[in-house]
Amino acid sequence: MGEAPHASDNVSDVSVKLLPGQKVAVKVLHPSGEVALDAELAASSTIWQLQNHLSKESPNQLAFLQGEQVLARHKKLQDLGVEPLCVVRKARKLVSPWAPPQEMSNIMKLQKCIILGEAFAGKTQFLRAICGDSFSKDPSASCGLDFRVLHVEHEDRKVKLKIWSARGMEALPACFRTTFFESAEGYFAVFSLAKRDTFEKLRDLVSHFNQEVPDELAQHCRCLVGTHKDLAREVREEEVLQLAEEMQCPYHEVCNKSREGVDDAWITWLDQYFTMYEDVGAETDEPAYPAEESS
Ligand SMILES: Nc1nc2c(ncn2[C@@H]2O[C@H](COP(=O)(O)OP(=O)(O)OP(=O)(O)O)[C@@H](O)[C@H]2O)c(=O)[nH]1
Ligand SMILES: [Mg+2]
Repeated sequence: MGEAPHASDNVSDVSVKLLPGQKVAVKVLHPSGEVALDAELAASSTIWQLQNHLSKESPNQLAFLQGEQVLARHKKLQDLGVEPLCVVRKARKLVSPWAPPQEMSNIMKLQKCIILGEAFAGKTQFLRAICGDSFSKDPSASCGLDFRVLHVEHEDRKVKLKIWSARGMEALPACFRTTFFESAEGYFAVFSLAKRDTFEKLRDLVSHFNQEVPDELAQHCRCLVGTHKDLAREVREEEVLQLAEEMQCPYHEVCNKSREGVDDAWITWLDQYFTMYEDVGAETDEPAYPAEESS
């Protein structure tokens, strides 16, 4: 199937008809009457797969509604019932990189985002891809922690984010384990789609984060990321969607090598960050910490 056009900013109507042979006919119409999608899909396809058909770059930006209810992403098309269905594109914040003078950067309060994941999950390359650095095939393990500092701007709010890549806690010196997570604002939960054990251990890492960071905002400012999208999968989509549903958080599949999906995952996280931490980075926000060494 070719690249489907994007759903418009407005509400688009969706019709789903069951066909013989375990198929469904799906038609998505923009308010203008333009056809966004007209396809026959397997009846067992999920809402998430439909979101991907409509927008490969930003499937999480779409939500399917039946009445007032947002449909779960793992819901199968064959189970939708007869209620009318529509799709909306969620509004997203405009966030851009920002380069402050050094002296200003020095007095800005650091915000902390942690990239959680097992060894070889693709954390370091994801961090590099977020920062626009080139991909490295080098499989050398990070010794515990890597970090980068980025400045970003949304409307009149400017923040300085320190993004840490951290693997299993056993890799961290004991004295670091608690202080490391302290005052984190949120996290990415990263696993490799091509390495099953990185997915299986993710729940433990997330519960560890929740133990160490009792702040509810930080626990909910998160994004689930599956790397190595370009390689053969060892993790089924249904399993990931179930975890995303359990965690109640957005999910993105990325290829760090080509950067496919990386901006989308990063913007999704920033979108949550700027929504949850309403006042951080506003002009009136007093810097709370003095300068800190940054990369
Ligand atoms: N093909 C492909 N290779 C990737 C991708 N992401 C990372 N890699 C490779 O996978 C290996 C592990 O990636 P890293 O980013 O170093 O993994 P990590 O999670 O930082 O690993 P530790 O530092 O050991 O905890 C490296 O050889 C990367 O080059 C991807 O999306 N696609
Ligand atoms: Mg690493």
